[in-house]
Amino acid sequence: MNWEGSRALVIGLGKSGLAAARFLAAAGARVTVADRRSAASLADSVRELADCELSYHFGGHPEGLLAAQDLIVPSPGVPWDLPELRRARERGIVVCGELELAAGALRGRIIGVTGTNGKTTTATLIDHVLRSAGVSGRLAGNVGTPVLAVVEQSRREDWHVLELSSFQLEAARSLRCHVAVVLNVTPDHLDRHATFQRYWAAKARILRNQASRDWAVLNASDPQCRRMEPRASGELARYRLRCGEAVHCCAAGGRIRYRGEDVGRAELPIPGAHNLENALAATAACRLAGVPARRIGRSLQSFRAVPHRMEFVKRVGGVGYFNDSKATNVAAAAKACSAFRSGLWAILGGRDKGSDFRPLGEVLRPRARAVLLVGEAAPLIRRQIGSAVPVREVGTLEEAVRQAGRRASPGDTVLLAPACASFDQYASYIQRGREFRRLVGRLED
Ligand code: UMA
Repeated sequence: MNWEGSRALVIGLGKSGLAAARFLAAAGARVTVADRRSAASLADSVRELADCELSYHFGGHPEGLLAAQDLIVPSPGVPWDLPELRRARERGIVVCGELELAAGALRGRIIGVTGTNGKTTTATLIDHVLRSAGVSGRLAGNVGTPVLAVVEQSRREDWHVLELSSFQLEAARSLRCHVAVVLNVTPDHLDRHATFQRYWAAKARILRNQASRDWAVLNASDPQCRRMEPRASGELARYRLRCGEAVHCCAAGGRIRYRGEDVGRAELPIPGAHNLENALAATAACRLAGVPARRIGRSLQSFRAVPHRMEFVKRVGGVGYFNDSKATNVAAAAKACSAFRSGLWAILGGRDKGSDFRPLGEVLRPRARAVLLVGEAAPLIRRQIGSAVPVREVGTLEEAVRQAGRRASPGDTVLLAPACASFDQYASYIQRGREFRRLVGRLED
């Protein structure tokens, strides 16, 4: 689409807004960037855009400003159904997300990865395998590099790997994924999408626009992925841990198999059955991008965990410490805990997102020595799982690590898998994970 001379408003001056403003300015649009935050708090971002000719509006995005545009690009964190955006659409103004802008401009083929949990690990794993095999392209999207930031250097022969969140997909219209991977869908972000069905439908949009020769890689053991199968207009590749009829990628006899081919060992450097599932999804996607099976198998073995996602931190006095700060919901935390059979000290808590923590009690009952609770949600979690497993409210991460360090025995595992957002005590899950690493680093044998 040609935006030259048009009036464009980018809402939100985070990572995505920065890239959208730069992209539209380069396309010749007259760009305004609006953010609800103050000019002072966004000074660094404004400095980053010093080489672009832009106007700014801080402290909000008022209706009058929206009404004066031809195009509005809200950042992923801006609710898509904001009343001001609805009214702008009614006035005939084009409202589109960053993916929509990128869809028309990105050269090369796309492997899109979505799901409630495991997106970043799987997308990073696919990227690792492709690049190890010499396939060109970039990793972008929800993982942290906005898709619009990789458009300029993209080439026709590239295979890009895009981690796609429900916030991004909700706003996607014409994006076509040559390979679309859906890992799982369990309740999350209900504060934004209102109902599970709407959250699911946002995820299912990854399958839109697929041509008959494109591929949907779907988790056959996840009922919500199975429910997407009728929406796949291209070919279907199902994966599941257990091999069986109509399953294309699976693990049997300690080996990963893809359509009858031997890929390699199913025992991976990243622990947990859920990570083996992620590796199966990655295997299917990379095989479909043309990487030979054995080569995939070798690259899976050289992959190391993404920071804050089942990241092995250190062994102290025979006790292993794992950082899964990214486990910000119950399903992710349950998967992380399931990776360990016994001797587990789980650190849970933070800011509740309206979750039901009881399923975690069931997962922890056979494997946890105790659960150390931190943050705002501690009393709630104690009420919900306290009858299933010994729990102790310790307040802070520092105290949790101290107590675990004192009480755990050789062979035990201490796992940070909070099942909650971090915002009660930290700016992000990344800061929380870094703090955990720092605290563990201080422990001595
Ligand atoms: N803002 C407004 N008005 C609003 C809401 C926000 O002005 O109504 C402003 C905020 O003041 C802030 C800016 O918008 O200055 C932030 O925009 P943003 O929340 O979209 O954040 P970005 O920095 O642009 O990061 C986004 C993604 N963020 C979200 O989806 C919330 C990042 O995913 C992504 O890595 C990045 O684009 C690059 O593509 C993060 C995330 O939390 C990791 N994703 C969610 C998740 O993984 O669960 C979906």
